[in-house]
Amino acid sequence: MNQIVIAPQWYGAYKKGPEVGALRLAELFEMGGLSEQTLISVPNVGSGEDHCMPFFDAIDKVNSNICDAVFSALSSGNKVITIGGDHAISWGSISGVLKHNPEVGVIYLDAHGDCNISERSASHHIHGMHMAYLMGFGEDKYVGRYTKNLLPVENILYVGARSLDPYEVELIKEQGISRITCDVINSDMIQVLDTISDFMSRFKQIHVSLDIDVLDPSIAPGTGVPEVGGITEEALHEVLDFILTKSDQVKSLDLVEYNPLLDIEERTDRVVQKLVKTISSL
Ligand SMILES: [Mn+2]
Repeated sequence: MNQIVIAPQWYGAYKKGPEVGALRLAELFEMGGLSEQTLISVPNVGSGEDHCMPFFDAIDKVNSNICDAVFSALSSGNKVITIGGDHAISWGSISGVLKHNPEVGVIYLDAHGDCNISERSASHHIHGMHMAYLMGFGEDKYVGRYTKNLLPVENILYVGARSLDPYEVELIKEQGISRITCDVINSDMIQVLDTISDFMSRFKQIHVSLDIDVLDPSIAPGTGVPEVGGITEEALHEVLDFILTKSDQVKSLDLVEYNPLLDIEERTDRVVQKLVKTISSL
């Protein structure tokens, strides 16, 4: 059975709209027959005093609850889809997965690395940081926040990342984290699927984290931090079909950063309708 965890949070993006996207996605999953849904309560707060980690207390509470919900779904033998909201909700979802099985492989489809740290981030938006803390980099306060099981750098495959901050470039290079670029995705799908297949063969369990900004903004403009040079919708579906149908390894998935307030002519809404259909078959 598939369980849906809905996290209508926008604090990590520092821009309203992802919470509207979360409820729209929940509605689409429900229309597709996935009605086993848990709504995570998101507190209504101001940004508080900590300008280096704005809204941290609210995000922390949300992630702690997401971690519990994902851990409990997986422990009951179910698959779980966590819907954002902004991508900071993956701090909670991936923590829940790691708590259940520390030997999971994470395929991270995103225009960004989301592995900056508070001290080095120019924007201080938390949706760009959680991967660093999950891996074990940055301040002790944030590392191992929801589970002591950290995500080994070799258990990550970035797909479509094309906009990286200086700290992220250093980290990915120094740690040798695997990455498939958009150029390769848009030109050599066989190589892409080979790389994904090799990566997946190393794990019994896979988590997929899908930020819709991995798509080119001409296809999916309704997202908070669009980056030109993204992948096509066909390429994304080819990759997802391969990952989801190749085996039964994928037990959990995040779908994040749909912002209907920024959409143009409902283009992104049509894209997410198709994605929900594909993902529902998980
Ligand atoms: Mn992103």
